[in-house]
Amino acid sequence: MAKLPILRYPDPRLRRRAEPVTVFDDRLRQLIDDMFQTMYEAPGIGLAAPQVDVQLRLLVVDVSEQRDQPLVLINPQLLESSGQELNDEGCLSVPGFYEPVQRAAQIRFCAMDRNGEPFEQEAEGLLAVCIQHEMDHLEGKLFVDYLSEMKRQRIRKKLEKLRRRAG
Ligand code: QAP
Ligand code: CO
Repeated sequence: MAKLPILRYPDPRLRRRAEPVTVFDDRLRQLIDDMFQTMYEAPGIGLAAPQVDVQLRLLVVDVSEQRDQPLVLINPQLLESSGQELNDEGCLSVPGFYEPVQRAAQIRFCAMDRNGEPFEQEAEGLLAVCIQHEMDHLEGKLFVDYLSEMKRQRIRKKLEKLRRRAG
């Protein structure tokens, strides 16, 4: 297993639309394992492939307290969403910033597992929020896009400054 480098906002590579996964092989499963390790060590509750510079429709999440409920979604699709919820969100690609974002409270989605088997599932609460956030990454969309221009600018400027200092 390997910990992968995470792209940071405003890296333009985070803005590309990811491509469907078509090959389910050991290389894909290695990537999934590496993404889980990267997420757990961060620590985070969700990570999408574009964040580690892989333009595939693949994401991993684990919102459990014990960090023992890994969920991988490949080629996920939203089937239904209902309700509204305002939650503070963060992102491993936008370190140090948390802002409220409005999302559907309940979702139903389909996806494939690491062997290419399709499944359907419902989610609510933090899991629903996290899956919507990670699915946005597959479209090149970030949670900062839901904020005001002013807040987004402020976050971008601060991260650019930190980047310059880090060299
Ligand atoms: C997405 O984000 C999410 O700023 C997953 O310094 C987050 O795991 C969806 C993290 C919250 C819904 C609610 C963020 C780690 C982790 C940071 C994450 C940081 C260190 C973010
Ligand atoms: Co994110």
